[in-house]
Amino acid sequence: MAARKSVKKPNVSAEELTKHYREMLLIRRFEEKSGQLYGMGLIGGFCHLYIGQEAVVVGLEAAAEEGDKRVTSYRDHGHMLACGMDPDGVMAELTGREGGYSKGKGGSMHMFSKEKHFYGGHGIVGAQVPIGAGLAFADKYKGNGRVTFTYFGDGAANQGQVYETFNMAALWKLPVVFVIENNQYAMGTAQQRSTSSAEIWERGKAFGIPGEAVDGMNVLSVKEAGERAVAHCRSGDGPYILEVKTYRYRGHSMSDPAKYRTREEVQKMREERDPIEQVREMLLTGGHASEEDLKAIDKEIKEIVSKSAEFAKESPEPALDELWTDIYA
Ligand SMILES: Cc1ncc(C[n+]2csc(CCOP(=O)(O)OP(=O)(O)O)c2C)c(N)n1
Ligand SMILES: [Mg+2]
Repeated sequence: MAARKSVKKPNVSAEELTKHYREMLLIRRFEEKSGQLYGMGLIGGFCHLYIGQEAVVVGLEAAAEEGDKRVTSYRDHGHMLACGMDPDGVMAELTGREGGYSKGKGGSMHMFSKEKHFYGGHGIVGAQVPIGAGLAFADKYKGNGRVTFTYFGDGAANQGQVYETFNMAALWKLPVVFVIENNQYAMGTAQQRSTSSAEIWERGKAFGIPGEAVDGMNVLSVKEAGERAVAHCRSGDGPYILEVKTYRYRGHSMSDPAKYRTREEVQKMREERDPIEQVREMLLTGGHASEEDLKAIDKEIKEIVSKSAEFAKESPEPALDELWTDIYA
């Protein structure tokens, strides 16, 4: 067996590391399966995969408490799984079936769960940012101590509504964590071609909003930063910005061949920075788990994902009269 490169021993329990490993692996395998079902024609329309970015939501969910809220863009499957939504319901929505979270009428970008405080799933770039501030406004008004995680991309960070929201959130000291998931690309446009500042989080300074950049490929760094952000928001000091530096391995969506970057660039990231491999190494080198233990987890996750795919294939198409339900006009 090849010598394992030494990884700094982290100050976390085996239980916590294993939980992170399991949750990130669930997202990775779920997304791989979604890609397969898309290729088979069982999923149609837009489908944006989260592969490579798993440590962002898993780290931040580890910093969240029951009742905290989350809202994000169209790249949303990972967020749903990380906050505890049912993989069967998410996959069945992807295949447009009755058993899906939106009864098969919403698809990949339009799912919600009141129970898990997940407020979508938004296809309009940046639209979720003011919505996130609105959710935080409601919590501040009620005085319930809750925090809203508002996720958006590096591309969305160039939208005007983001800065209108920053202004109001700072002015009213809203308990909102703005999470910029900087995966380095907005569709086919690299960050340096579209964005004037290398450190996007620093834009918050203009509004008096503190923040920081975070290594988004390391789930423990994300969790630690998330805890700082949440503590700030819960103490009544207003919003906080986390610019989480991450990377998406797949194209922008299933229809993107990703010709704007080299295979080597993606390969290098996968080999040197992969978030799941990093935790795997920590578990093994720290003596927290054996190869057999990890194989058992892998098997368990594969079974959950296979079951969700079966459910998503077997669940019926929505009935025709469903066209007239859940409409607001
Ligand atoms: C208002 C608006 N403009 C343009 C688009 C088309 N569009 C969809 S995703 C996207 C790029 C967004 O990139 P980023 O915010 O970095 O998020 P990522 O896809 O990398 O997660 C664009 C321009 C859109 N959906 N909405
Ligand atoms: Mg991006």
